[in-house]
Amino acid sequence: MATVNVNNLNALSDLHKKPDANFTYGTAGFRMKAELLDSVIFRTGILAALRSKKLDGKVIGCMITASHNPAEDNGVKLVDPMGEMLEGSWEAHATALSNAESNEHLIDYIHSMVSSLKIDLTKPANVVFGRDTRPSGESLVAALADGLKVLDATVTDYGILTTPQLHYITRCLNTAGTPEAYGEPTAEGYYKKLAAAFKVLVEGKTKLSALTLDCANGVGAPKFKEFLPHLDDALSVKIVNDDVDNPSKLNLNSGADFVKTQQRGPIGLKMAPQERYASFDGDADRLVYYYQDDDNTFKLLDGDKIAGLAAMYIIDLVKAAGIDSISVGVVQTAYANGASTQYLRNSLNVPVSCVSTGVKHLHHEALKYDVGVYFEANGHGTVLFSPSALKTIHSTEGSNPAQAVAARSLRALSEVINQTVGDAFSDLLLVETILTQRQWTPKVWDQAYTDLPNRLVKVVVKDRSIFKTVDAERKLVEPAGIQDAIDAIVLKFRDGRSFVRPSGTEDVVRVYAEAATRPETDELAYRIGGLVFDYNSNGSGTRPREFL
Ligand code: G16
Repeated sequence: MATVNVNNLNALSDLHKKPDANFTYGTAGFRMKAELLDSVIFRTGILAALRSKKLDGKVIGCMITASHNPAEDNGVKLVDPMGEMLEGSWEAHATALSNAESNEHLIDYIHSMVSSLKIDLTKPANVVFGRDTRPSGESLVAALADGLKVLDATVTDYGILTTPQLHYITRCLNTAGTPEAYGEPTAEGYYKKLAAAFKVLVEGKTKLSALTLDCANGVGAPKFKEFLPHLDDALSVKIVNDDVDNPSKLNLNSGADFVKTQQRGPIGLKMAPQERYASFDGDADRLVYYYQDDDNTFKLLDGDKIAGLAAMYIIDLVKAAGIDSISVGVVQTAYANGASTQYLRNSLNVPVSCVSTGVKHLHHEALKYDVGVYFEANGHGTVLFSPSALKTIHSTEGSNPAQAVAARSLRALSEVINQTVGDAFSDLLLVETILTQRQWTPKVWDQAYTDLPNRLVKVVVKDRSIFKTVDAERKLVEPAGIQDAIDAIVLKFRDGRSFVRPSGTEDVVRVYAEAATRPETDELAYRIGGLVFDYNSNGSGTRPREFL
């Protein structure tokens, strides 16, 4: 059996010593203060090479990003061959490798993986990587490259990309020359594919007014600017928050996470009534829309609203194409607004499943449908077409012109949607397609249902790992007794619903609440937030004042 070159590993690993910290591969990979990440990223390089060898040299992607987190954070996510997130069972290996205390432990763990997973070290390893605009990305890429040298991986550095672009490229590389070929494995190829499909979808329709797009001062800004010329004026977009030269501005007072959690527009953005606005997050895998109503109220069109719009449109298209044997289903998480779930179930009559937070969970569940629409309320999601649905869509000619047009739109829709992972560019084109096709304003879109007022609160605690959940993260089983206390509070609120879960990307516990009115929702959120704080403040810190 081939073994790892220990001298090589020791020499490289000595350049990337583990700090005194504990690491976990969380909701979306490793994510924390960038200064702690050097050894983690080095070892993630080793893991990526092992994964590629295990899969007979298939290309694995590594994306260095901390997405919606502040500028001082960074992280890494691994991408499996079809562009999906790393297989769940390998997350534990990632965590174990990152926590090995010495080079000897690291080598032992690698050898234990090689033997238990039957990895043939003589197989090639192929890995591609990219990063967002964070300044720490450059040195972390160097650590990754060192990790990849340990097992002599063949690597390609794609430089600065959005996260979904790297997912797309990974799938293209692994499917090239096969019947499932996904496209040209470059950013340019990605732009061409999306733009060509979008132009088919809006052909002959009256163009909408310009969309104002907040890029969170992240990688979405330069990349969307690169993309726009490919659209040949089929879409007007005014880009704001595009300052990638000032890293501290990344995700600051702007971007999809800010807009969703604060329920307001980015600071400094002057909104006009009934115009369309959208925000990306820092690595352009999330998208939310919003507008200002005539009475100046801010209205959010979040991931739930996008899922509802997409499901409605796809159901109509499959009916119009005469292929309504294709089943459509929607996947959400506990953060989905109760009104959105009711709309999907009762008005659209689609099955809805609820899974744990993290697109990896939603993606797997969505694969169970012919067409699986999955979105987190925070704007992260996409639509998956099963191979059999694609076959039907591609073989349908339609027995009249209307059916033929609908079938053509479905084909283009499956091309405009990035089926590897949630993608803000692709989702934006999906929304713009539907609004253009229907000639809808954001207000008309919003009328599908009225959100229950909701509030998301972050609570800083001493140790978030003591909070353990079950039931798609809707119930806490630890600390003992806390769920009963939550339930007792919720019972006092009309239409009250609340749950608590530890974040997998930030060092906080998240509290979600919804109720019949805004004041009741806020009171519920803050009371539960106060409860969580009291359970784990350990006497340190100040109990936030707004927690009643
Ligand atoms: C990541 C995940 C999302 C998740 C979000 C927040 O998003 O990809 O699926 O909803 O983190 O997760 P948590 O509540 O566990 O912190 P992103 O855009 O930051 O990569």
